[in-house]
Amino acid sequence: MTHTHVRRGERVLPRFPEGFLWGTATAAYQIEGAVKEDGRGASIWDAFCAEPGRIRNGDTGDVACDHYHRWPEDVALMAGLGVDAYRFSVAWPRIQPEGRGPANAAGLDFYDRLVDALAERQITPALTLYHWDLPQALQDGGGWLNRDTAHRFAEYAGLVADRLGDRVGIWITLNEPFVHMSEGYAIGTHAPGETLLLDALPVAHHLLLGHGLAVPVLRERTSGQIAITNNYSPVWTATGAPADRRAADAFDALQNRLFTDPVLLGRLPDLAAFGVPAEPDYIRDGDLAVISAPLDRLGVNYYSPTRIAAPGGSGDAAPGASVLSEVEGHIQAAGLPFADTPIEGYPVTAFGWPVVPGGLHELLTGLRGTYGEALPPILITENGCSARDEPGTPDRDRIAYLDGHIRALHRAIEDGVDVRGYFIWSLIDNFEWAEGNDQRFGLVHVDFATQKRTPKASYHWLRDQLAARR
Ligand code: IFM
Repeated sequence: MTHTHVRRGERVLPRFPEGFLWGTATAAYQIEGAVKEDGRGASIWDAFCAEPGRIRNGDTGDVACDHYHRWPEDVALMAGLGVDAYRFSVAWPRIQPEGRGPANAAGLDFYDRLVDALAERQITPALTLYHWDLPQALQDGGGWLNRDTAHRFAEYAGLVADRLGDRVGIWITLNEPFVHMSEGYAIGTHAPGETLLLDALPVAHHLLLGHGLAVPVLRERTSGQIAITNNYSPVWTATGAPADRRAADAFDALQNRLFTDPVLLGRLPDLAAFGVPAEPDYIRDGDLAVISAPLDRLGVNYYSPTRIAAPGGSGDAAPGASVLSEVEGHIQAAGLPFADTPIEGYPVTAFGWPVVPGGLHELLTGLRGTYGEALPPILITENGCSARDEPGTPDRDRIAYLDGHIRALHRAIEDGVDVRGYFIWSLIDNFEWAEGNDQRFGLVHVDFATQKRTPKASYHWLRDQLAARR
């Protein structure tokens, strides 16, 4: 087929390597709803949303996009889009309502049906085991502060792989453990709402240990590819001043390296700026060998860069507009060795995040430079933007965002970075955690009152671009 599918005035995207996967992404708590059906247990997000003042407008994931009942319509939307793959997550409390013990068959049945429906449409399932919805029963025992949760996670991974290992092509253990640790346990803007500041760091280790323990369990039960997904942000220094550079290095270690060096290099990054010793007592002999089990893919989520200064140091440390700005007060309270500063001169998303497509190229070439041969092939497991979308109003900003980032990704591949797929966040508007239903990331608009799905202009744009490749 030729490029005639792409509408007049739209630029055709460059050609990607044969076999490159185009996909969309979602997560269980953000879309499924049905929180009390078929034996699902309570998760930390059910409890968190029930606390007054936690979520904008008092929204919850109780119904979300009602995907638990409307999944056939959502699979049809994916098929209409022409994607090769779909990244979704399994809700742990559907499989083990109490976080331990035998599988709840009805919970597995839901994902079994979904996976079969995807296969019928030639859509490769990319399954994330943990996208933040810990069974509340495990939280009652300390959650990820408790080392035992890592063992529970590996047990849960085995139950899912026993049922779906023959049909799921891509297995992602954890989604964005940095966000889960920092927002969930350090500053409390996400579930479980703990405000432990730097005392949350054992959570990072236990999440990584859970990942590492799950890898051989998955290897035994599936021939699919195994990955972890981290969120990365290229770090820009506010000025070239040494204090700002040191601050940027500290931030880079925390956000970009804490969850990657142990996995790919088998060691911790230098966290001395945070007062963390080289061998913290919560890391036991042999843990890093478990955590660094070889992977088939690295999942990379990218939204925007971060501009860092020394706290109060460079005279340019006003709170920024990045993902960190909302937590600036907490950062100062924690006495962290960096300050987030504004990135100016770029458009911003509805969230206020700067739109910097070149940051994706910078990130990918930077990962290759840092990890070299230790870097597995990459999947971009999330990229996308929120916008104030109304049905019938073309979401030109999202099209521009995606077009720019896909071109930056293409340049990175041309420059030698091995990237095998790109998943857009998100297929449908959904429950955006503390922001409730307010931030719309979907290619498809969802009217949360009626559950009506309306494809946006970006959906049609992507469909036409994908059709033009064939
Ligand atoms: O919605 C989230 C997703 O759950 C994890 N990555 C970032 C997205 C947008 O904030």
